Amino acid sequence: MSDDDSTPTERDEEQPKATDGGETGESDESRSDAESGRTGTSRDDDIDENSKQEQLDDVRENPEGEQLTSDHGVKISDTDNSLKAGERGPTIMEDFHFREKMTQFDHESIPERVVHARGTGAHGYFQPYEDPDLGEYDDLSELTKASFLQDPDQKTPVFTRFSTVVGSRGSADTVRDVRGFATKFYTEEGNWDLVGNNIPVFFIQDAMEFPDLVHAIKPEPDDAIPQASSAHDTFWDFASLKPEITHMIMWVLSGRALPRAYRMMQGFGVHTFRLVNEEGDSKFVKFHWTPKLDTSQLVWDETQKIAGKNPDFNRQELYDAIEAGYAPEWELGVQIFDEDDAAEFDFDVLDPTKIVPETEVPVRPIGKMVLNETPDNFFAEVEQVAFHPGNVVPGIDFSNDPLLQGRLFSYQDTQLNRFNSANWDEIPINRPVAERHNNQRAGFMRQEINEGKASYKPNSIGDDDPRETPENEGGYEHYAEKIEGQKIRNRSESFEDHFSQARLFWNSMTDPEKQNIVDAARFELSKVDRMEIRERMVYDLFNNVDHEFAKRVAEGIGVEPPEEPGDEMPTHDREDSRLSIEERRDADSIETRKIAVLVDDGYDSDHLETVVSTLEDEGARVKVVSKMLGDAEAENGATVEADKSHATAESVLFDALFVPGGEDSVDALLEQGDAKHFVAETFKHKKPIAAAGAGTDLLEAVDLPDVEIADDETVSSDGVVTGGDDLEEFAEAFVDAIAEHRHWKRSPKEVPA
Ligand code: HDD
Repeated sequence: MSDDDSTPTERDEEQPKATDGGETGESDESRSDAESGRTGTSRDDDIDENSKQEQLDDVRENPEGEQLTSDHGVKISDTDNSLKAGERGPTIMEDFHFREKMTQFDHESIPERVVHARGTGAHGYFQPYEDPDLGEYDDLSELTKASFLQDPDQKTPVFTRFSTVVGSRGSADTVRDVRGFATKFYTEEGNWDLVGNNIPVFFIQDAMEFPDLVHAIKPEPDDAIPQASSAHDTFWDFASLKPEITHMIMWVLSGRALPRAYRMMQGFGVHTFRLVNEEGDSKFVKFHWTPKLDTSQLVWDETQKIAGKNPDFNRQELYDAIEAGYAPEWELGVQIFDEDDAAEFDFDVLDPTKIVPETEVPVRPIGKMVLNETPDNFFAEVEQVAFHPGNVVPGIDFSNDPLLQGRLFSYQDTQLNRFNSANWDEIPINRPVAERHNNQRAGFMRQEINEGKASYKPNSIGDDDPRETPENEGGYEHYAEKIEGQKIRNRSESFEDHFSQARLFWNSMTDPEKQNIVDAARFELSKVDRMEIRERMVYDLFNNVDHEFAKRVAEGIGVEPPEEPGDEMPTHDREDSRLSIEERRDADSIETRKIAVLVDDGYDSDHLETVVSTLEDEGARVKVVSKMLGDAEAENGATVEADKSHATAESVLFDALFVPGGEDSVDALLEQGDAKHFVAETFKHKKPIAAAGAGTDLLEAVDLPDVEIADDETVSSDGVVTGGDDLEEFAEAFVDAIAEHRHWKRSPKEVPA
């Protein structure tokens, strides 16, 4: 309703982009760095949340009030007409402006990422907590020497990119897919890239299989169909022949693969990493990002419709939220365990298809990340940001997970392909804030001007600078793990159990979540032409997770349901409620949820004002939707301006719906198919609906199954709130219904929408 789209409940401190370096935007620090020929911040200088932005200020360009020039600074008099031999004659080669403009254009595109091509990103900071509860450890220094994790007053700048995996750069956001969650920490000891996903396990166990996985899931090679979808023969062919994929498949068929927003999903480092302290002692660690807003999902029918209505749904909503002052926040948590603990688990911690269940090792929050700054330029920042799991800082190290080990090669290699140069780290968004000096001085597009004659070591000409740093003074030292073994191309026997955790995941789902997984499997496999692939999925994989599950899938895809459980089906009935989106919900905030209000002339302004102000006080964002843009007039002569008309507002773009009373308004809505469809679809997607007074007539007209409707006292029936005599009470009940997000008990199959 408000012009700025929102009423932020809490604004983070302003993040000034311009520094006090005058019109050039140069800070004193960057000037002195420039003078000394250095880029970055020396380790003696403090890094704070603004350090990266200040560094970027050096390369920002602002055309405001400026004259058009060539790339080489020559002012241009005409950029519309090429230079010709006579008014109607051919274009002349000497037209340097035409040549430059066209060449730049012809070379604008760079290769898209081979996976994770579609994404968006934002700047922010990371800050360790004052007194994290680390269980048996007193503070983080006992676990790691990473300096950015030590001081709760220090904010380290970060840039995070979220992505889908399979689709190309222009594909839709809301497809069924894993989401990438990659964060670059610009620490004072160099960049640390935590390149994770929103699902804590992976499809395969060895990086060697990655090209096969990606070839199978990408569009098929002959016709390049389908885009951004796993629902086709080649993917399920591969999956059905790789039982280790089963656990990941369970997650991908669940709501985890349909996040409501990037701001509302967890992130995971996936692999086991190591933390190493000053003494050189190491513990294993799993990294977890937990969103401050609940983890929430969309529903499948909704995601497909959004993909058409607004393919930029997730990208736009992250951008809008930050611009409106709602800086999204995540907690960084760690699961800490040592070699002895690892030996006790019934799985191998080096196997990336396994989680360390939170029932075994709790997640201990150690700090928070806040994303509070949108990029200025998508290409320069989001497209050119380049992550590499091999970017670690002292105190963080790798494990021998064979998937991680392979990634340590692949990311450097892929950046060479994307940027055509080993100097991709010099691109501003990738450049560390920490100072850097070495003897790499050449290559395509070298930016730095390194002074001095000696670009080798050892040297006497330059006093042997730049010097190596001993480990105890901050030099990176790899953890001295003792390794013995034969050279062998094999898979460890400890990686062989593919079904126990897949079953744990299935057991941990609520009934509606189980139904969603069954429906998703039916959808995906119904798109598979080859019967033998469908059969293998049911008999070889699903029937080894849970017999009932396998039968339910089989029934929907023309496969004969298995009579017995699979030979390898584990019999355990372990559960972990943290794996279920619904079970882990805190359900008390409606902050940033988008609510549509359907009105026409003659609406009840008391209803509208009371409900809207309650919702906005709780941090929700409200949009008035009417048949056309312009003002709607209330019974009492008040007016409200429609933010959206039915031409652009669809129920799938909102989290909940409110229909105020007012006889004339509701009579008009009853004439509008769009309004009735809005109600039916909101119901079908299990979202909260509220209708006050005569507004309930619109609900009655849609004939919602198994819903109790009242037009006097407030009644809340599976997320459908009706009544309105006591408006305050009514509005509060609606807030509670929105906080639950989706009302899974509904059975909306008979609602046509
Ligand atoms: Fe990867 C990109 C996450 C396995 C090879 N990966 C990429 C991105 C994310 C992940 C978030 C996008 C980064 C960005 O926003 O620019 N990848 C993962 C996770 C994995 C994983 C969590 C398993 C735990 N990846 C993986 C393997 C390999 C790769 C096993 C190859 C051996 N990934 C790549 C890549 C990409 C990439 C081809 C494409 C673009 C890029 O690296 O920068 O190198």
